[in-house]
Amino acid sequence: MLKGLIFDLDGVLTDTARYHLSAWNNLAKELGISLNQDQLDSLRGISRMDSLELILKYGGQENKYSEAEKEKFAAEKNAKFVEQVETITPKDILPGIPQLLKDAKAQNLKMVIASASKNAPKILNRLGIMDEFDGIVDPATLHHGKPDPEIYEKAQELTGFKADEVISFEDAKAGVESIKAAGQFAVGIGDKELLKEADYIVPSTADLKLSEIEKVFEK
Ligand code: B16
Ligand code: MG
Repeated sequence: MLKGLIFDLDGVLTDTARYHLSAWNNLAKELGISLNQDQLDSLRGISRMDSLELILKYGGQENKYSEAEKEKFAAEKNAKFVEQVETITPKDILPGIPQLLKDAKAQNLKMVIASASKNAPKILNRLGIMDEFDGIVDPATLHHGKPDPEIYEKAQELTGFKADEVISFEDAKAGVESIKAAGQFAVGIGDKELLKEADYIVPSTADLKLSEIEKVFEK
């Protein structure tokens, strides 16, 4: 029986990816690295330091900088990102999400956030939906990023339910892999081919309908 929902943030509840990607692109340019669209897309859902490591690898600079220098670059990127976050308003909640949250509340489902973003509380506050959720996984406590199951396992612990009692929502390939490795039902939002491991796939958040998802979940 369905008892809880677990949500990724960026790409599911709101689209902060454009801010992440433009801040990374700026930093990469400063480091003399030019990223193509596929390389930029590969950063979706990936933690801050893992994203930086990937960018340095794409630029053939993986052994060039000390840990302290890398921390400085990541802090620089984050400062740019946070500037953009300050412009977020409730209008930036993705279509279909307000109704989904309403339907979940009507069924008394517990709701928890499984975002790799250390800025998640700030973003949820700007969106005005912080109080809708019963818990947020603190990404600072994680040892492994998505696609490792750790974040979805921790989110499930926060719900207090079993793996087969929750549905988890993701837009990133690494995220869907993380959900499946945690043994949960995955809803993928985005490209069918890319997210093919998911149990239920929709092209956009506007297509999410809890009653329809539940029909497949209960099968
Ligand atoms: P921060 P999600 C992820 O959010 C983003 O998709 C990814 O681009 C970002 O690098 C990561 O959070 C870490 O974010 O730098 O704010 O800690 O999709 O897991 O909600
Ligand atoms: Mg995401």
